[in-house]
Amino acid sequence: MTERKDTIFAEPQDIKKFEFDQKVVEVFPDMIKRSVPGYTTIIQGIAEIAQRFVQPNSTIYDLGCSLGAASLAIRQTVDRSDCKIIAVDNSPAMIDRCQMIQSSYNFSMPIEVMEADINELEMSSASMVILNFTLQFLPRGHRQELVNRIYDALLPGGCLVLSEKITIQHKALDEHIIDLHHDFKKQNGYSDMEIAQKRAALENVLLPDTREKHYQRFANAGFSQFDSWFQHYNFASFIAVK
Ligand code: GEK
Repeated sequence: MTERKDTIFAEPQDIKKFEFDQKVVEVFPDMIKRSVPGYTTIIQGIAEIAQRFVQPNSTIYDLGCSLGAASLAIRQTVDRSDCKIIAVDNSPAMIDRCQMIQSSYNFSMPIEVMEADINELEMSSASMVILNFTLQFLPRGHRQELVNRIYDALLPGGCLVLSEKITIQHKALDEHIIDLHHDFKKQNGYSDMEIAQKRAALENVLLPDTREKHYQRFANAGFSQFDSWFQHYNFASFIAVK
């Protein structure tokens, strides 16, 4: 399938709160690759981590799966019919398209694509849980509880992979890194106006935390081993092992 170019914010407009609706679904693969430094590397890394961490007869959860890129990479890489992936998103438009994409591939690992709010999802027997740029969209007050429930659902030796846009604690350095990210978007063809309008639409929708805050949440939940395995500017991916 050819990827449609993201031009959602290309024209001046009244800025509304960003939503994962049909318009976004249509351009999502292009949007995420041109906006998130390291996205493709992270998806590939998640599949490699899965090769190491997926345990026999276990479940893998892809929470806030969007079109299921992480799930697809795992199914392509880990050849196990005794395990299953549960891919969850609360956007009906994302879930419809995700279902269509996933069912067009025939891999040995089965997948269940589910429309649900991850705050209310029951999880168990997990060897791997993925939050790839999803936690940042949850109200801050809900985040610890979700990480706690993930810890409880994980089998011993299982892991959580958490990718997030982060805030750098040192304010002046944070501003430099944010500028570098905007340069990255410009190099990928977004105009200053597109960048500014998208930023305004994401205000109070995408709420980044510091690395330190994420580490504190991992520790509060009970994880004793965690670190970052990837970072490009203010986009990082962490792994926490139970
Ligand atoms: C990828 N992981 O390509 N419950 C379920 N889904 C949610 C919730 C919620 N409470 N809140 C937000 N979402 C993907 C990319 S995108 C990241 C993830 C981005 C979903 C939301 O509908 C969207 O599909 C996804 O989280 C975030 O690997 O666009 O920056």
